[in-house]
Amino acid sequence: HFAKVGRVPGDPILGLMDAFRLDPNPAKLDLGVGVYKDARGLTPIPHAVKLAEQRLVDTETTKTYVGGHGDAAFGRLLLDLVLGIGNPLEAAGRAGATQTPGGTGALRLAAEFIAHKLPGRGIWLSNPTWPIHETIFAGVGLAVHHYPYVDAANRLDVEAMLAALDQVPVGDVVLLHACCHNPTGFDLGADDWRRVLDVVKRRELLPLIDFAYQGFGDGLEQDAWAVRLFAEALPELLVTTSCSKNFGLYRERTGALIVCASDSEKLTDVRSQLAFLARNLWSTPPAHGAAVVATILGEATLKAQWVAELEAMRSRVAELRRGLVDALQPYGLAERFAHIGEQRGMFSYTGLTPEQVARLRAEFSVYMVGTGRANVAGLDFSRIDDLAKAISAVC
Ligand code: PLP
Ligand code: TYF
Repeated sequence: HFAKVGRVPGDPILGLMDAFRLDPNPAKLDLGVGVYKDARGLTPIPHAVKLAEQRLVDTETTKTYVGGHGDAAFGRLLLDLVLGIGNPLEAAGRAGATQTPGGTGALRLAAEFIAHKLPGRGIWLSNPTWPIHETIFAGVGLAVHHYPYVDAANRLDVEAMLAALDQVPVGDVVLLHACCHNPTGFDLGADDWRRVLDVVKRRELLPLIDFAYQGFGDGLEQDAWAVRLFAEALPELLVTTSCSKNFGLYRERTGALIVCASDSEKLTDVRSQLAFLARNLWSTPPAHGAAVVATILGEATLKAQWVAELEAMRSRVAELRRGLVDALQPYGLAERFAHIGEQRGMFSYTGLTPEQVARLRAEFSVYMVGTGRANVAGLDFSRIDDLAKAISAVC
């Protein structure tokens, strides 16, 4: 039966984790996989999460299945977090959240919904985007297309993006990164977002906004600005959210697909389809991570603690960005790498070539993705000068 089954390579980003682990150099530096790290190089569990987990251990009474849309309290609180407390969509019954195994599960569910229920629509991804976007949408049989995002000089190219979107067939789906674009770190400004919204309206496109890093860009509320702009301006919208990074819940697989529909009846139609599709994928979602999030967001003290912890993570990465640009100054490279200070979130498209990335790894045990993507969160203030020196050596 299996004679003709070949082998595919593993995920190159996750593969970097293994290569890093095996590297005996004590001065090694992991700027590969996109997880937050603290000053000790650890990916911490937030205190708010630990407290919520303790509370759950003490109070949880059952492990029976949750419903197809997951934990209802989680869904409501997540809608508040993403769309804003008191937003008119929730009040009108026009928005709902379906709990999924992580942001990846939300993307997969959205992909299934588009493939099965919106036949004939293509999907448009930024070039470049998170590699898993490519395989998820291709994997359900959708036609995957690309719109330009960065130019050859490694700058955000909004004009090229808008020109391409203006040619997209009416009704197609366009995937946008809400903030902290993966892999580039280049985010759209407010005017850019308004212009994208104009094209979306003109071409009657369906936006699917991937929101995996709320709180890592400019702040929890600020990062949701574009999602809320689109949710208020459009009758229909898909948003995939993840609690992996901002709650530090990576392996608990916690996320949601948020749907905004034109009215509550239509929302109920769409949600019935999502529950059906999810049933064939994972039946019902895992409970623990969502229960943790609901516990935190549902209680003012815990929420305040989490907000503070998230803000500490966010500002640490922002300071690391500025620190790296400053440290490149003595090498005459501050201007060339000024974009590192302007990008948002964990990732930076550094502009380093695959050859330079390979040299950084071979000569300095600095690990980053071959495209020149660095996870700035993997850096530490004590290592900034080492990294600047290594970069200058390969430039
Ligand atoms: N979308 C983007 C852009 C991501 O970078 C990630 C990953 O980490 C995800 C979605 C999925 O996140 P999760 O780990 O919650 O599945
Ligand atoms: O881009 C990253 O590094 C993160 C983490 O298959 C990740 O989004 C990478 C690859 C993968 C799952 C998560």
